[in-house]
Amino acid sequence: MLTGSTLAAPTLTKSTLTKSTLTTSTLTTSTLTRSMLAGPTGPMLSSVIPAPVEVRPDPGATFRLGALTVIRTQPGSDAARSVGDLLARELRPATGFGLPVLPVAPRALPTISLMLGARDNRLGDEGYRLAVSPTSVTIRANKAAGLFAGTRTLLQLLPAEIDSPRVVRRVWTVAGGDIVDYPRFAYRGAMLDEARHFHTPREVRAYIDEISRFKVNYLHLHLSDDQGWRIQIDSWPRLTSVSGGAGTGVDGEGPGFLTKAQYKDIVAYAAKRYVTIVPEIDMPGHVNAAQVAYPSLTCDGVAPAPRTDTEVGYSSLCIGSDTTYRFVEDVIRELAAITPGPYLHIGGDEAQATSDADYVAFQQRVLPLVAKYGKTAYGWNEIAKAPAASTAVAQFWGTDTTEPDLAAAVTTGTKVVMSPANKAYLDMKYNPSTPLGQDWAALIEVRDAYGWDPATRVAGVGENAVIGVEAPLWSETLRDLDDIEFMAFPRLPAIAELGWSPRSTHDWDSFAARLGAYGPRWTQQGVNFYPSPQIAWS
Ligand code: TNX
Repeated sequence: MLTGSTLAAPTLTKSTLTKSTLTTSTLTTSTLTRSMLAGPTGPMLSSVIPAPVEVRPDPGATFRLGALTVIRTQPGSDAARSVGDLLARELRPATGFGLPVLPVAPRALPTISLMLGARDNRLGDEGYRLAVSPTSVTIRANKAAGLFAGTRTLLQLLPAEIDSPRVVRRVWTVAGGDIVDYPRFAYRGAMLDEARHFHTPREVRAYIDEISRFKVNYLHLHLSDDQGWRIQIDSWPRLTSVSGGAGTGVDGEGPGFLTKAQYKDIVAYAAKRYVTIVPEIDMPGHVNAAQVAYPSLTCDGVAPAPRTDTEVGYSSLCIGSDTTYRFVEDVIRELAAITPGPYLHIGGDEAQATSDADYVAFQQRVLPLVAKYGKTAYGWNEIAKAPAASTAVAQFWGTDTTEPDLAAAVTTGTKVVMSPANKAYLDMKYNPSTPLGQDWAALIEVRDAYGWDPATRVAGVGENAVIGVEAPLWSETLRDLDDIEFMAFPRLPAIAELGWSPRSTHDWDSFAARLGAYGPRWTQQGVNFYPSPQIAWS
């Protein structure tokens, strides 16, 4: 079994290891193999996904988590305390240890410390430093979000059995050394389609747990589409009583919608894991379910038939009608009131049943409405056609490397989240025989999902315009959490790494090795991941 110093590079001795010489990219040579990511007692410091900014192993400084270990959190900080409580709850089942969470710790006891006041402005709001010595693991950050990110790293540095729901008798070690880490992009998202098949609050919470392990910090919920409407709106109650009812899922599945109370619970649950919920109401297309509930939202006042097939591009709000804007404003107002996050997504994709002129006229009215209720407007990249999108975020979902409307909008201030459908769409099949998913954009194996750069993907949309990445998961073919997990894992960590890790760490061999070593964690967690043949799974 290899030790940390041999992993780093045969020529590097501990005394020559400095912050600048031993970055993750130093460690990620093509000679890195799966077995080199695990030491005799647990994972190496360099095994983390997403790859940290700097990793400095110290093979002599292994920490041992034991029955006497305590978790100390920054005195006076409720947020730090809550991160400590969450970590303790995650570590207790497998270890069986008490792991008390305290504001001060007796000096003699092995301690995991979560401390604010890192005094390192490179770290920003989400970065952290993690220092492992024989007697302590210390995570320091400027903000509690950084402490949380540090705990996600710490979980990956413990043996995979740490994710077992039952007590495991073994030695719990953390490899010695230091990590300095912070994100490349502020927005690292995942999206779940609640409209085509409804996913219950329990399933959404499970997905939040799973994605936040990879430092994903936004979950976009696609809450309405042609088939169904999945969020309670008090001023338009038939949206959910009719279009959230039985038979409104694809192929007649259902019923399902989130009450406001359930939505708020999800928002709060996500916030504890530093995940911000982004709600989406798709318009002016993808509105058949709204029109089934309220025929006054059509131009002729005639209710369309409910649709549970997977066609797109056939429905449109009536652009010239006052009722449309009363509806849109009510929905935006009610949704903004229960959404603490900065973004409100108004869809805007595939509006083939709306003329170009009508589309722009609609967005010129609706984009400012989002601002009126205190939120930043966010939409699929078609919104870039409207001048009012200069203060909005546009989500690129194309398959080309050019998108002239988007590139033009960027010059007026539009910011971009990158979700190229042929790279980042988690509902695309892995290969022709994948039992779930679609293939209209591409077949996407893990290596394809990993093999692109968010800041050079689309001409004229560079690093300054891109605020991050998102991995959407459309659920035409996905019914339950097993289906979601099978499509998301292992591709979601690939997208998460593109969003978090510095460009300089990007290395397929390294990622593949770290992913292979991660497999046993999903097995322990009961996550139904796709065992890609591109990866040598441990
Ligand atoms: C396109 S991508 C859509 C969705 C579908 C998805 C299926 C986008 C903005 N719109 O309506 O669910 O393809 O992959």
